[in-house]
Amino acid sequence: MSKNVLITGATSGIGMATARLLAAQGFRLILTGRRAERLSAMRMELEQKYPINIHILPFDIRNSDAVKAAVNSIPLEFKPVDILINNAGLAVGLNPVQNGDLDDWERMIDTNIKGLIYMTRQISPMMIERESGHIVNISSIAGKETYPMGNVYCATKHAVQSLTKAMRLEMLPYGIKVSSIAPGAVNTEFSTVRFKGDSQRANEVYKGFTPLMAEDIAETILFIITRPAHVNIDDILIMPTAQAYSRDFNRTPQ
Ligand code: NDP
Ligand code: 8X3
Repeated sequence: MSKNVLITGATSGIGMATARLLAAQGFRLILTGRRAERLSAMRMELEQKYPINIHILPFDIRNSDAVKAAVNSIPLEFKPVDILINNAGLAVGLNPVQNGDLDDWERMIDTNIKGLIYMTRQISPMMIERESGHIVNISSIAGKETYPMGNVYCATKHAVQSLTKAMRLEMLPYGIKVSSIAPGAVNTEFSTVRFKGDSQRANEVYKGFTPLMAEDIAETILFIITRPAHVNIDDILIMPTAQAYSRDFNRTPQ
């Protein structure tokens, strides 16, 4: 029986690459994100290519009522959710705390922390009922180290690390797996979002070295969710070879 996997933030980057890889492996997928037209295009692409069914749920993860309604609307054939991949997230802005934009901070906290716990709150009871399931949280190197001007983004990803540990402890009696992955720089839409559409500034982030690709993280997710029942991968830190610390890169001079 193929498993049901719900991926948040499947309209781009890591979530999209994971959807493609898991579709090729025959998982039944529930894909979420705000951009409905991208979700429809993904469903069409993947259902044409592979003998699988995809369910799409466009909603804003910051809205707890929308999260609840979306989860309640999942059709029976896609239930129970066996694996939840809490991937949706973003950085907005790069400023010292004294110049920070309050709206940017709210967006990061509401998406990266509150969105992740809203989803987990709705999905985990289904797992507890069956004493089976797996929650995979996408953290970051920013969840393990803090860099100047990354203040609130780093704090949200430290929260993801802490929530992962809490979930691991709380799910332990039910045999539910909990994992986190902390990537270094991955070339996705992440920096374009952080710099509010300034693609030139976003491209600078990845200049002079080879960053991770979304597919590298998708492969890591596939590895984590296909371990035998007795194996839980608690936490993986995965970096580009040319990045050793948040801000330490081996860049070729341009
Ligand atoms: P992308 O910007 O390419 O993808 C982000 C995804 O999150 C999109 O699908 C977006 O969908 C979704 N998302 C954002 N806000 C919301 C929202 N309010 N409601 C629903 N979905 C939302 O970035 P990445 O793929 O790089 O990011 C994925 C995760 O990886 C994030 O948690 C990020 O913090 C983390 N990460 C990224 C790294 C990197 O260098 N790229 C490194 C380490 C961690 P939509 O806009 O359609 O709503
Ligand atoms: C994204 C990587 O280093 O920009 O989480 O915070 S970093």
